[in-house]
Amino acid sequence: MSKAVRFLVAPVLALAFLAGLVPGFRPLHVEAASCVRISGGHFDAPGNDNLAANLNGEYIRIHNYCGTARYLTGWRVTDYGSLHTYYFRSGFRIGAYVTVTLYSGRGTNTSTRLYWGRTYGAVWNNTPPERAYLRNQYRTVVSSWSPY
Ligand SMILES: [Ca+2]
Ligand SMILES: [Ca+2]
Repeated sequence: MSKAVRFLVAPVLALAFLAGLVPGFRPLHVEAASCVRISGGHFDAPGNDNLAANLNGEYIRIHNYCGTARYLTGWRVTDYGSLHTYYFRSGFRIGAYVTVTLYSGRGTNTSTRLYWGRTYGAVWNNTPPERAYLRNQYRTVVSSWSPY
C-alpha cells in the first residue's frame, strides 16, 4: 500500500469503526441493564383481592440475573401512579440467580419471600393501567413489569 493510499484509507476505517459499521464493534456508552429486575407477577388474586385472606394471591417476582448477590438497601417497589410503595429492609440481599417473590399480604419474610404486610386493600389493579416499578436507592426505575 502506498503512503498516499494509507493516508486516505486510515481515516475512513476509523470513521467506519466509530460509526459501528465494523463487525465486532461495541458502542462504549451502553447502559448496563440492572442485575436485579422484575421477572413476572400475578396482579389478580383468586377471589376478592382486597381481603387479607387473598392478598398473598397477588405478588411480583424479582430476579437477580447476575452471578453475585446484590444488596437492595434503599430500593423500593411502586405501583402505577406511586399509590403504594414497598421499601426493602436495610441490608436485604438477593442471592445470585435467585428469585424473590413479594406478596401483598402478611407473612414471615425469608431470603426468597417478602411480604408487603398489608391487611386490607390490594396493591395491584386488575385492569390497566397498572405496572410494577423497581427503583434503586436514587429512586431511578431500574425495571418495570406489567401483564397488560
Ligand atoms: Ca389485584
Ligand atoms: Ca381477584
